Amino acid sequence: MTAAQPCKSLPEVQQFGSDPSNSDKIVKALILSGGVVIRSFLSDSILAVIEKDVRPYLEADKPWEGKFFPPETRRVYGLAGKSASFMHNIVADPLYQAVCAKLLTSQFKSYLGQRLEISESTPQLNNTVVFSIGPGARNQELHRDDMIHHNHLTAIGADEYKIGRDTGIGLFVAGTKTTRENGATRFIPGSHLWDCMDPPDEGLAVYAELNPGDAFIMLSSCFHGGSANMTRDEERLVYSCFMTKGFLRQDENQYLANPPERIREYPEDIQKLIGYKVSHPFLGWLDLEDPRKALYGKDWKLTGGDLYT
Ligand SMILES: O=C(O)CCC(=O)C(=O)O
Ligand SMILES: [Fe+2]
Repeated sequence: MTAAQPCKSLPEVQQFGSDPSNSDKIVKALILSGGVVIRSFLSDSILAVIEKDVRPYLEADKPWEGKFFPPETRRVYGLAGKSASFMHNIVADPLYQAVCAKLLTSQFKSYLGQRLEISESTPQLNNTVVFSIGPGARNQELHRDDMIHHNHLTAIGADEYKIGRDTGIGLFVAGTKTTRENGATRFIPGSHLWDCMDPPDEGLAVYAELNPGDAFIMLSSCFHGGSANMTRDEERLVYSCFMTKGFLRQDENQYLANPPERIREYPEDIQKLIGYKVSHPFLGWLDLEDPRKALYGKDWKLTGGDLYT
């Protein structure tokens, strides 16, 4: 990580290996700084498969006309329908999923008559995006991705952080070397602890400089953005996804973005991550059943039962 300028004491951005046993340490590090780097998250051979899957879509994409992205970016969305390797190796990565399970799982107690039901809602996919930033691109404005869920936050210290404060967790995997010069994602360490009415300060941003296959995990409440690509000929390629809480609306509409025939090809655990599951109690059912029913038609065996837990 390199800082934009020498600055106030920002919390350290810690680095870890990709072993799932690091999940507890990563959760602690995220609570302190909001972001961590994972070295050697994906191998070159897996990166090559994902790039082959998405390159035609990047080439077909057109410059963005609004303000949110510079026109030199190209993007691919709906990765569940486009790259099984992206889903298996990025979204479903055991370390990332363990971190999300710890920070985004919600439990809720509610009386049904005199019986206290305890319901658990597990995380689901929020979005999938590939970002290619070409030479000449300007800085994307610093922003917090949790704005989509109207996440009202007040300023706290890291020791006051309560699980549940964040509505999402992002994973950014470098497809090419990402540097300060070529547009690495920059973010403000510690900004997840700010009041949501505090504006960002570019002078506090640090750059997630990654080798191909390294990853950056970040809480959705951190100020961040894609950066200017000041090189003449380097593409900055990042594969990203976010997970969110199981009872919030997904950023990217997974049911419209991806053909059901492709979703049917995934194992049950990935179908559930994509959102084909009930968030307990009673959220997201189809005919009061598991929504995976929609993928299997006549072949679906009714699961029945109540949908509290
Ligand atoms: O391109 C990046 O590194 C980040 C993009 C981003 O934050 C966004 O589009 O919300
Ligand atoms: Fe963002």
